[in-house]
Amino acid sequence: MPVSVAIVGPPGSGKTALWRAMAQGRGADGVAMVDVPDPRLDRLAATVRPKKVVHAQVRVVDAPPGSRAQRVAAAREADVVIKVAPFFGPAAEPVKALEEIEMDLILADLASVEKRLETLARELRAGRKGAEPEASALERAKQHLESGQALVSLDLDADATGWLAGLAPATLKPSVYVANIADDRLPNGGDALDRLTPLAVAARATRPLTVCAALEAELLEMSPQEATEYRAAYGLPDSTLAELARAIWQAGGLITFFTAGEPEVRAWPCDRDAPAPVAAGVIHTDFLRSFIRAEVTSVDELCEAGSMEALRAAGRLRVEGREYVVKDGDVIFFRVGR
Ligand SMILES: Nc1nc2c(ncn2[C@@H]2O[C@H](COP(=O)(O)OP(=O)(O)OP(=O)(O)O)[C@@H](O)[C@H]2O)c(=O)[nH]1
Ligand SMILES: [Mg+2]
Repeated sequence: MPVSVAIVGPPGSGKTALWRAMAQGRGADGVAMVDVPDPRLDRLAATVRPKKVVHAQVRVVDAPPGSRAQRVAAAREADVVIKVAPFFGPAAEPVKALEEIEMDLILADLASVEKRLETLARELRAGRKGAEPEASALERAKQHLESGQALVSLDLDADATGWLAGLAPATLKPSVYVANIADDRLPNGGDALDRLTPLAVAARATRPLTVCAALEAELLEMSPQEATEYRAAYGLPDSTLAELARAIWQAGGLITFFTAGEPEVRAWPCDRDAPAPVAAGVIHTDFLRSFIRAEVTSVDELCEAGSMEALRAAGRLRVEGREYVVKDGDVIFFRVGR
């Protein structure tokens, strides 16, 4: 399953422009599969020269304009939510506009928590003992939401997280904050980041980013040379979308590992702290069960040696078992049984 990202924000904040910039001409109806740029994958591909190179991907969904229900649903279905504040045009208070959208998500979650609490109250009256701890956890969540705070900023134990996750609340999702800036704010965005940072801190999110969504989307229509000239003229870095991808990875608690064979060199997303069999399960669900061992190296070592086979022949592949925690940047060959 690819990582799923929803773009939400105030009306007219440039969500669709950002979606177009991320989609790079692919996708339809506001849904696009987007390659995650990764220089390490490029280096592996240049060394191994495989038949096929496959990037890790994210599924990016543009929340449709106007409809509150669709916006809430998009955030609930996502793994990571991109929140866009409009620092361009006549929008006087971009931060306040985004806060209103966040409040709306909080209210939607509050409604689901209250509904679940009603059910639990009935179960308690009927004498279901197990309902008690769940009800008290949800009562805490309710108070937190009522005080105008997102669930992501509430400290929850594993049980409480599980009960809440059952309600798929939008405000439990990690966020990436984006200041969509007018081109006259380039290259740094002026005070946009300073103004957006308190929201990111409150949501325990990574540092906000500046993006010039409309310009990024326009540059896609140009030839690469023209686009490069424009970037230089505006002081627009060409790394913006890669940075956004990195922020999504970090927010989602993800790392990347690689497989590097002749037929295919590929980047895979994987949960941080995942043990080797779980990482193998990303490639094929059966591998979770049939995992025998992992043969591991790094991008640097593989590029120096030329191939996994060369490293294996030289006895330089590390052999790791079930307990091994996969690291960002590992290149892995999984031995699996039947
Ligand atoms: N100057 C400037 N204009 C932008 C930028 N991003 C978007 N716009 C303009 O703002 C308007 C709205 O952009 P959209 O991308 O449609 O915004 P949206 O958030 O998808 O809007 P809704 O879906 O209707 O809520 C368009 O006219 C864009 O060209 C930007 O970075 N700078
Ligand atoms: Mg739109």
